[in-house]
Amino acid sequence: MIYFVALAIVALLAIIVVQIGRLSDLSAKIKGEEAVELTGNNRQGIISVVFMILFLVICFYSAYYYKNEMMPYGPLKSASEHGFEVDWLFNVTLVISTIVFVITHVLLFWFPYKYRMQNPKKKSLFYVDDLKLEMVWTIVPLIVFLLLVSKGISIMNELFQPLEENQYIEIEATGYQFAWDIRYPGDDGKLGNKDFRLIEPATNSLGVDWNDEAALDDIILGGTDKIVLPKDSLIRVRITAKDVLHSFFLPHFRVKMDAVPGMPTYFTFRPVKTTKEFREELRKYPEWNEPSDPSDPSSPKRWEAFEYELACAELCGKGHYSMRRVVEVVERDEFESWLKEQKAFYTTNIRGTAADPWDGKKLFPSEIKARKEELKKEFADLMTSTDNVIGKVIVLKHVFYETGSADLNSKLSKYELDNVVEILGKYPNLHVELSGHTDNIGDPASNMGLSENRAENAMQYLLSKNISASRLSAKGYGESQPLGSNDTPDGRKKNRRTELKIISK
Ligand SMILES: [Cu+2]
Repeated sequence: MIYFVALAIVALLAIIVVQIGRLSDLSAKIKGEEAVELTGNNRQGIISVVFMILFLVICFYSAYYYKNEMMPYGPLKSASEHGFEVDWLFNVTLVISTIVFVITHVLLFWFPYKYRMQNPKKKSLFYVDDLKLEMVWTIVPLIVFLLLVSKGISIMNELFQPLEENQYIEIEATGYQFAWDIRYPGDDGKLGNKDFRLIEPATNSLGVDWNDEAALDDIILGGTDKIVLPKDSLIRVRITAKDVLHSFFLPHFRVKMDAVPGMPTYFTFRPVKTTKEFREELRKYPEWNEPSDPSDPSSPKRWEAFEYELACAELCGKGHYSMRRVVEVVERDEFESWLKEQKAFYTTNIRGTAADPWDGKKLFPSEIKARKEELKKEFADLMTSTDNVIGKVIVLKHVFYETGSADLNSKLSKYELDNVVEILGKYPNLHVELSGHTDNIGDPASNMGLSENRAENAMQYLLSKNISASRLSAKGYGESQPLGSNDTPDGRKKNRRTELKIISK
């Protein structure tokens, strides 16, 4: 149907054009062709002049009208150090192109009026070319462009200057459809290694290599968290993408860089205004004192609701718009305390799981400290409880053995066992049993032997710390007393354990 209507319209238009043609033929015959042509020329010359004036007025008026919405002119001044130079270059370019625009525009539309044909006997001047003129309008723009570009390159160089590692704070942005993962380096100031082969969508979407100790304190911000940056510090952003091209664009800081899969890019910049300071500047402008939600007069004012933003500047798919993130710039000390509050991804998501390469191989100072408090409390609770405590057990979570052997990993286990020594010192009449347990991998008899030997070795450590042999005993239970299911790795891990059992007090 639509095609039929479209076809009918085209046919009708064709008929109209033909009819108009016949009409002008007829009128030309009546008036004489030349006279018609001359009035046509006059009319078109005048239209050309009217357009020349109207278009110039509209251009200048709209530029003036929208000046405060455009980045370098109104309240939206640069919030980064190099951004002022970018804005300066922008202004110079604008002035030059405005001059060229006005001159060419006026000439383009004034000439058809001025040189319209008025006398059919006059012939227009024909000349082939003028070398001097060609040289002038080639070389002048060339010089102007070279000057602009060389200034641009010198600003670019600031963004890509080679720096010593301790001169900047590095963060990493990984774009994907449709969000950014932002990684901070944590206390050590270093981002850990990544390898795409390590990517696990559910547990390690960035492919961080947990074998790299620098990765263990890395902080990964979730998809909607604010990106917090310190004022007056040099920030280097390492940019990558996982699927298609994205672009990391911080408009208020005048930086933009493509995020390319397989090819890390970067830039450095220095924010010079906190979000609060920027809002205070916006506050001076009447249009920023209007409600942020036009339909709700009680909503916060526009300047109060203002946030710096990160946008994806590449049309990367239908959810492209949702890659917007809020960026907050704060004072350096505020940034430090914010960073301290963030939990390392490894600690909250990887530690102690099957993906943790350091499980049973390394203890972190914070863990050692926390475990000591925990064990002391477990024990204190047990000893002050009114129930009969004889036969009660406490799992010694931080006692580790070498894989498949009964040898104590004394480097790691000493913290927990030293805690036990301390506790036994506090309760001099306590008699405890060290109980060994295994999972059900392997045959029951050898598991029994293994658990006995492990318990024995743990007891030997306590003996070596001058705990009286009369207060200690050791026993193996093999796989007979599981705590969890032996069908899962986590369950089996729970079942392999050493316990402290109260025999008498
Ligand atoms: Cu994108």
